[in-house]
Amino acid sequence: MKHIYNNILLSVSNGEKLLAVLIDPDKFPLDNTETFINKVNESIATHIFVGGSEVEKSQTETIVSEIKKFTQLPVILFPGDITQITNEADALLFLSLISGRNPDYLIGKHIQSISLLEESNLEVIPTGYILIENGKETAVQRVTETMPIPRKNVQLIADTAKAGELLGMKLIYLEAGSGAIHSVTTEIITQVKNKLKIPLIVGGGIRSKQQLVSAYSSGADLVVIGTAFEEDETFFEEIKNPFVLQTFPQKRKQQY
Ligand code: 1GP
Repeated sequence: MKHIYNNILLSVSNGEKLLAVLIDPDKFPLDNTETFINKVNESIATHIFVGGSEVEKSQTETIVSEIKKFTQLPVILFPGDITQITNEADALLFLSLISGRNPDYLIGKHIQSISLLEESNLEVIPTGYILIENGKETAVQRVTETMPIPRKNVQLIADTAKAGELLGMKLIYLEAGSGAIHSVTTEIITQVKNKLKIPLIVGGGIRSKQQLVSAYSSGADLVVIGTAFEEDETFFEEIKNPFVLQTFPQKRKQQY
């Protein structure tokens, strides 16, 4: 049964907030997997995302199978490229970079991935991916050769998100980029959330409890954090219950 997306919908309808820990195979030391994943298991995280803009072939598969040894949390691919597709994961965000105008990242790579996806058991979740300017050039911008939407152009960001929804996408991901100087503003999150009926993911540059709470309060259903955990694993402690529990009803950990 593929029910990761349905469980996200259920959480949203119950007002429960979700947190994904992002693991970039390019930066993650494989021999630290057990220790790191144990911390993820004990934290408020509900999902593990795996992916990056520049990852060597087969590195993703190795890391995902190692992660799966130590957790029951759903492992979702957040791929920068077709080479990051592996059947070891539970699901795949089928990302279309709708903020950009590079046909490869809007539809081209998707077509190339079909034979791989047809052979896999992955739950494929169509996701509108929107890159927002954050104060510096990001890896996504460099690799996809697209421009982010200026953070001041809230209307364009909200309209892009709505267009993604009307095209049939099941999630919208507002991305400031890994290690962003400025995370996605609360104004952007609020305006986008007001337009959408589908769940909203927000990530990039979130490094404090306060930023996490602000993103949730503004309407993010699922927040993605990578760099803050990579750089300092004590961040798991900082965001431990009961802080989120006091603020929001928290999704209990699900067995998939
Ligand atoms: C990047 O949104 C994710 O694609 C997470 O960003 O690494 O800055 O947390 P950070």
